[in-house]
Amino acid sequence: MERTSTRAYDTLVESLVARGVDVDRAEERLRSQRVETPSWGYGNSGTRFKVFPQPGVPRDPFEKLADASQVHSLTGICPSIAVHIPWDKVDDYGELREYTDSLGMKIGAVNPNLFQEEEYRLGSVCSPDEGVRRKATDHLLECVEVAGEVGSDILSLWFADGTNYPGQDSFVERRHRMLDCLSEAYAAMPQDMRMLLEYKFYEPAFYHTDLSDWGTALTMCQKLGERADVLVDLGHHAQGVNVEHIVALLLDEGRLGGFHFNGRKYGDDDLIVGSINPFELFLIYVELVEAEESTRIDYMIDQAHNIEPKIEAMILSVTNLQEAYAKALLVDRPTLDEARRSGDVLRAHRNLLDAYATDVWPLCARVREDLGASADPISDFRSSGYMERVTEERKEGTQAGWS
Ligand code: LRH
Ligand code: MN
Repeated sequence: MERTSTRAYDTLVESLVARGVDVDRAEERLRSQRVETPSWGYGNSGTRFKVFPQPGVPRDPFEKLADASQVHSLTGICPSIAVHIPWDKVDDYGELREYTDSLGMKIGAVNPNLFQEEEYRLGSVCSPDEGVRRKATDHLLECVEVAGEVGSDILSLWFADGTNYPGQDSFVERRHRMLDCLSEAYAAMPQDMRMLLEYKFYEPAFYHTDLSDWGTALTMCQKLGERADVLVDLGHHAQGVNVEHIVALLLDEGRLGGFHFNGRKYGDDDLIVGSINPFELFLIYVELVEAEESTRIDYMIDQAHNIEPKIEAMILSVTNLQEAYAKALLVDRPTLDEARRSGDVLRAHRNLLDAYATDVWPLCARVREDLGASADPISDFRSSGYMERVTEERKEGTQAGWS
């Protein structure tokens, strides 16, 4: 039976209704799902070993936006793109905003880059050198300006800052330096702007990282103010860490600001979200389904498509996120709560397994169609001829990448 067929959809809805699922409510929430794609996910990327250029890769932020609008038109839920400065620096941000508007898109999170300049060898906002901290803070202030010009209300911060050897620097002094710099940037943000702090347990620093885990990020946000929240990048945890528990905790603290979704098997692999551990992604959404109705959370993808076709990878990432959310919306909460209250361990566990085992593709396909997008986005993208066209158009010039 064709998975996108009406019959597949009707059969699924029949079984869901029999399970007491409010299908209309689930579809309504799926139609309002929003995922932001990263400009750098459309450009060349790689590892320290090799960056493999690909035909048709964008050469500038305008072409990255064009590719992002393809993903939005085919999935229906990605109207915004995150930018990284200076990778997406342009002479006229007003022109970039107009072009974005013309595509029916919006520029989302603005990401400063404080990890690619010589001066940042010993850190940026945590550097022992006051001049270097000044330079770093000025870049943050520049990005607050850029956000204003492109119509963004999110400043999304990740710091490579850390040390490589025991004794190299004072953990506490570095933390105080970071707070000083971030306080200046926080004060410069207009009232409607939010700051997201992204932690990472290691790399490129190999002894300690200043924002290494949810605790270091949360306590820094609490010192800065209520418009500073924690960003969870799925690839930024040590092996074995229970990420859905961290998500639940940050939600309970009311300080979960957003996600960088991706997949990983070992380190910060930045693979397609849901490609390695789809069950973990489902469990994260199980924690979100209840809380997100009362909290603003920015769902963003942060991936590096080193060997796979980039636009297709982004489309698959978005459909994986739609499926994880759809499965989480099918959890029979009253029965789960009852099983938990009565200590029925396996009844509670099997309750989640039942939702996870449901093939929700027909539901997601219908929701995409209802949004004017595609039931089967990857097949439609492949048959659209878009890649062939842009590969031809973008033959000249320099492809965009991380440098
Ligand atoms: C750091 C990170 C951060 C980005 C970069 C592209 O590993 O996750 O979010 O700035 O990747
Ligand atoms: Mn990230």
